[in-house]
Parts: sequence; C-alpha cells; structure tokens
Amino acid sequence: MKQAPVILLGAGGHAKVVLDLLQILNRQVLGVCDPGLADKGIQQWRGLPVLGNDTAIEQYHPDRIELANGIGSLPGNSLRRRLHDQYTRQGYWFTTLIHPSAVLGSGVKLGQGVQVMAGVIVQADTQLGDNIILNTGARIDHDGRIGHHVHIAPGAVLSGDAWVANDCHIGPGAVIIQGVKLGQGAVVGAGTTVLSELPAHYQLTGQPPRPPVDLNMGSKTS
Ligand code: JB2
Repeated sequence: MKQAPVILLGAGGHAKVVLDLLQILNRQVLGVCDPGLADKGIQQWRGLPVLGNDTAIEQYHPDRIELANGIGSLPGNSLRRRLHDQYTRQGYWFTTLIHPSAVLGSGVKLGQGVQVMAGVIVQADTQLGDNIILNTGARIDHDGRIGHHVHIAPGAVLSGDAWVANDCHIGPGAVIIQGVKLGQGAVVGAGTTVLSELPAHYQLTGQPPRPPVDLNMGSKTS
C-alpha cells in the first residue's frame, strides 16, 4: 500500500537527518513547516517548499498526510514533545522511520513516530514508546523498555533489561548496564556509565560520574 505524503516539522540539524531518511525510504515530502524560515519569507529549504509555520499543517486533513518530527530533543527543551502531543491530539499521525541499515530483533515493538537512525541495533523483545529518537549508532540489547519522548543520542549503549521512563535523555556514548532503571525525565551525560538506578528528574554526568543532581532542586543527593 502506498504510504501517505509527509510534512516535515523543523528545519534544523535533526530535520536534515530526518529528511535524508525520508528520501532514502522514498517517502513523498510535501514540504517543511518552520516558523524560523517562514518569518524570514524563505520559500525553499533543501529543495522542499516551506509551507509556513505549523498552522500550515491544518490545511491538510489528518487522513491525507503524515507528519515527521524534525525537532530534536535536548535536556530542558520540550518543543519536540509539545508538537507531537498537539498534533496527535488533533488526529494527525507521526510516521515511524527506520533506516535500512538498522537491525531490529524479533519481537521488537515500536510506537508512533519512532525514528531509528543509521546503524542502530535493537535486540529481541525491546519495547519502544512514541516519539523516540534512537540516534545514529545507538544500541539497545534484549528486553529493553523505553518510554515515550526519549532521546538516545549517537553511540549510546543500553545492556539487556534496561528500563528508561518517559522523557529521558541519554547522551552520546553513554552506557547503561543491564537491568538498570532510569526514572522519568532523567538525564545521562555524554560518555557517562550508569551502574545503578537513577531516580526521576535526576541528572548523572561525568566519567566516573559525579554525584547525581536533582534537576528540580538543583541539589545533590549525598
Ligand atoms: O514551533 C516550532 C519551532 N520552533 C523552532 N515549530 C517548528 N516546526 N519548528 C520550530 N523551530 C525550528 O526548529 C527552528 O526554526 C529550527 O529550524 C529548528 C531547531 O533546529 P536546531 O538545529 O536548533 O535543533 P534541532 O532540534 O534540529 O537539533 C538538536 O537536537 C538534535 C537531536 C541539535 O542540538 C542537534 O545537534 C541534535 N542532533
């Protein structure tokens, strides 16, 4: 069955990677919505028409198009999540994208709008929620549970049975050992190895890691 044409949201660094993936997958892309371009009157971006800001989406019935979330996610920036929530509430569908070089094991389940970039490996029975970015070369071993709106940055590694709650950010090259849980909104810095549970809204950075920081309080646990 022919897939619906796509509108890309955002025209920054992440959107370039998503557009390349859409083109590799031979998806028809109608154009890009980005207020940064629209406000400057820019009409073309990487060969695509600039449709306007996000209100341009509403000219298309939700049954006729799919959306691709080209907004990346970094700690403290919820734009990607907000756009996903707003347009799914309005009945739009975010397309799930899997790079042809990715390897997905048996029983892997993917939510809506998951983006699996080049060189990713996801092993058997891992479950992925909605609006996740598995960025370039990330690896998740068997039986992982990854919540909604998680960004696993390039080259991060999660051993088997890792549990990652909604809204977590795992930095590039981070390592999560087997069976470890990350609470909602937890942040793991680039190159940090996580050996034990990280509570919700805590941040662990450095290698060896510095004491975890409570992102709500800005204080340390010990
Ligand atoms: O409300 C909006 C909006 N606000 C800003 N709607 C839409 N559709 N787009 C919006 N933007 C656009 O998001 C900006 O005009 C800009 O084009 C884009 C953000 O681009 P930037 O390159 O700053 O960030 P990014 O989200 O693409 O990438 C970040 O996250 C990635 C995962 C970067 O830090 C990357 O390095 C990282 N790989």
